[in-house]
Amino acid sequence: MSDFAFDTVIHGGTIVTATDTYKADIGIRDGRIAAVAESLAGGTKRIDATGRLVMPGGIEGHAHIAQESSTKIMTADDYYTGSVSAAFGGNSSFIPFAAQHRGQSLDDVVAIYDERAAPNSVIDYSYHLIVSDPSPEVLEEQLPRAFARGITSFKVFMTYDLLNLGDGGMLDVLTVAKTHGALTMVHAENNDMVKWMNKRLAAKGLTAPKYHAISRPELAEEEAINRAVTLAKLVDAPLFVVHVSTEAGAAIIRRETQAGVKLFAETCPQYLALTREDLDRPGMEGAKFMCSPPVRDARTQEALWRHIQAGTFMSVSSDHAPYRYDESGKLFNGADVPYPKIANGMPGIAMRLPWLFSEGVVKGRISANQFVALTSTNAAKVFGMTRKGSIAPGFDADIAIWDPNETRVVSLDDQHDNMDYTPFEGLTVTGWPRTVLNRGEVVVEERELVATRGRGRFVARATVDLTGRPGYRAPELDPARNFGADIAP
Ligand code: DUC
Ligand code: ZN
Ligand code: ZN
Repeated sequence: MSDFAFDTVIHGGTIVTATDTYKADIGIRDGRIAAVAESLAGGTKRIDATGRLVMPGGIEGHAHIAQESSTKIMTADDYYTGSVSAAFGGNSSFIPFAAQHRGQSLDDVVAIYDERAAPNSVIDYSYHLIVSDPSPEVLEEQLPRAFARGITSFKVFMTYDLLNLGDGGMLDVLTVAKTHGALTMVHAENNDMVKWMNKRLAAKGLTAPKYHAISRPELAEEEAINRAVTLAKLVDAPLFVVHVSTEAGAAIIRRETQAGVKLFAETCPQYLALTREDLDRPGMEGAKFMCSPPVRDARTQEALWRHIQAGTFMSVSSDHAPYRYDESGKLFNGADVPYPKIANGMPGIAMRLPWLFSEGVVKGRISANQFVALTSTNAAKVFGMTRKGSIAPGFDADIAIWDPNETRVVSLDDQHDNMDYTPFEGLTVTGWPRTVLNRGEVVVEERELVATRGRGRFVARATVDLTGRPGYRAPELDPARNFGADIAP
């Protein structure tokens, strides 16, 4: 191959994919990986990766960017700051949520998020819809239109009065998703259990931020995961359980996945790094650590790590939900309000990969290959980004070049987001991404932003890859066992 065949050559580094670790050079042409070989000459641009790890860029599968909550609080990050922060954190693409509020058409939702994302994102993006109003038009026309556009996944809620669909609504959306090969994602917490806890705590005047963690019991997640999986089994539809925070919840995922159910799940760094003690701070400070489901305890952290090691989770996502510690965010409803009036969520899109690398790979809990699977490759497969998530000829040149030895104390400056705090502040983290490419273009170079606003492209995604998940056939939906009733979706 002639020297001028490549636009860029990354040389001298150690490539890590979800399966292999080896020394090789990467030749990039027209945004794609054109060659991987022991040694490659040429390249208009040559990037020296000696001593570095060269990994697929992270795919952030769970982030809230330029999103109004159902109570009308806007996230601090828009598609510019959110994507910049993601890129500094080693990501080359992300899939934030595009949220439907009740009464809104999904066509309008997609148009609104296109306006927010296209002129601003510095990395490639797609959306998961949030469906809060499954009207007949949504189910029969708007969801199928979104799927056809390559928005092949959406989230629903089992909690929050303004969002939760009820079991019947869940069955309806699962049925539509199954029919079109799309993926339903679920926030699983029992709404009535949480509301009952809220009442009990309020009656005793226990309304400081730390009681948020008490108000959402582990049992509320366990019950709702069990119910969500059961509903999905009835219609044999694929289901993705987001932000699993409990040992019991993870155990259900493991058991049902092993039984062949079309089930996927993620956990998040905050459930491994933080505990409810972090909410126990003077005044309102604990609000910075409020997310739903809440962070738990050290025992749960150990259990979740074991599940990561055993392969229970498809991915570790940030659930970046940035609300500043001021009147635009956490204190939107006042400086001294009860916890139910404080926005749920915390930032973390820049810390997901460095934190997981440091605590996972450097500390010997997971291999670098598992790290790549959990942060990029699996998300690419499940969310249908078929040209991303690996390093091989033909794939998009979405690559993060890491210094595995660099040690830094985490600070807000490292986040490059629009936040005024990071819950990871002060932690010592070893292993940082230094340079990130997306479709062959350098986005971050040696920890300097070089990309232009709006260069990221929308990625039309394929439908979920269900290889190895035979599913579940309820006897009552099987014509061979239900007197021939043809009622299965
Ligand atoms: N769910 C999320 O996924 N993020 C923030 C809050 C919530 O309820
Ligand atoms: Zn959620
Ligand atoms: Zn979220």
